[in-house]
Amino acid sequence: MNDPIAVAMSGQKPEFVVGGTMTVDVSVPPETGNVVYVWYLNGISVAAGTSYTTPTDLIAGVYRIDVTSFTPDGSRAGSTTYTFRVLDLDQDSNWNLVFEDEFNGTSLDTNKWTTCYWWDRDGCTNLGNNELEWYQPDDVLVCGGTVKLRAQRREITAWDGTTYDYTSGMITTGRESSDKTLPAKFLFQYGYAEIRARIPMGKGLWPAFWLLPATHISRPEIDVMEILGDEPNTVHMNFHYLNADESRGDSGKVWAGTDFFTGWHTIAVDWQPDYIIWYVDGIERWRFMDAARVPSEPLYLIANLAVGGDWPGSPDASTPFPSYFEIDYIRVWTREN
Ligand SMILES: [Ca+2]
Repeated sequence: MNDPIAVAMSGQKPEFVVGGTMTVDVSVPPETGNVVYVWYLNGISVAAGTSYTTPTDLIAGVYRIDVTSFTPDGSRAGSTTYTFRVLDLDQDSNWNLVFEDEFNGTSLDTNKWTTCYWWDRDGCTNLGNNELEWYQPDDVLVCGGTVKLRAQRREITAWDGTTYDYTSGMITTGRESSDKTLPAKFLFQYGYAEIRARIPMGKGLWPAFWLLPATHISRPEIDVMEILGDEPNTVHMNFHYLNADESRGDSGKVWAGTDFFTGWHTIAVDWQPDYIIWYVDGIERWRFMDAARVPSEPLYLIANLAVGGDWPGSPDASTPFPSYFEIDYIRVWTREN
């Protein structure tokens, strides 16, 4: 009769980034039914019930949730505890900021970025997706603390004579030439890559932030975010890889729940040797845990505003032009241990 009631937790995360939250549920054996749970955070009572969501304004630090259960007559019946960390990557000495662009100048920093895929210069597209834009350097605008990737309805003839109906902007840290002896402008292997951005709305617009390998091979590809302009509340998180036998594998998750058009949002991946975790506004939304398939080679950054293509379909009469994929910053941290 005096045996403590076993309290079990679920939903814990070992750590998350400032602004994120964690919801923990507790349960007790069914036969002990009518039990009250009291939650403590950092030793301070914060709530009672079977579920608790941490506040979004937790500052960086180490926290502990203690859960205590009481029987209906008020006696202490069981307890459990969980420790977790809230990370501020700027403040945490285990993380080093290895790349950042706050876009504070009046022109693109060409030490960090180029405005085309490596296979073309002065203009490019991604024919693999049958996209409709021809990327142009003059559609990459830096002012007011942000970079704007601008999509326009503008007819242009590419160097090979092909005519495109749209131009748009992209930035990448990949090599700036098809000359494979040239290095990429920035590569990293494992780390936390984050973009703060707001996206345009409209059919056929396809803003993306993604990672590609330093080799000229198209995989592995980590898609931190892809959003279709006619579904501005939905972010697509994808990972495309090659299996050991060279066959292709694709994994992904769709998350809907916030309006990426009207406000600023941060979207990030934490890419580590054993996993990739996707964060939206600091909250984990997906994780890929197949360690054998997690990339173990250097990747570079791409942010672009594609127009049309097999997936989004073509713009229609309601699609506004020009449209802008506006980026406040792109940052990459690597973890020391
Ligand atoms: Ca900025």
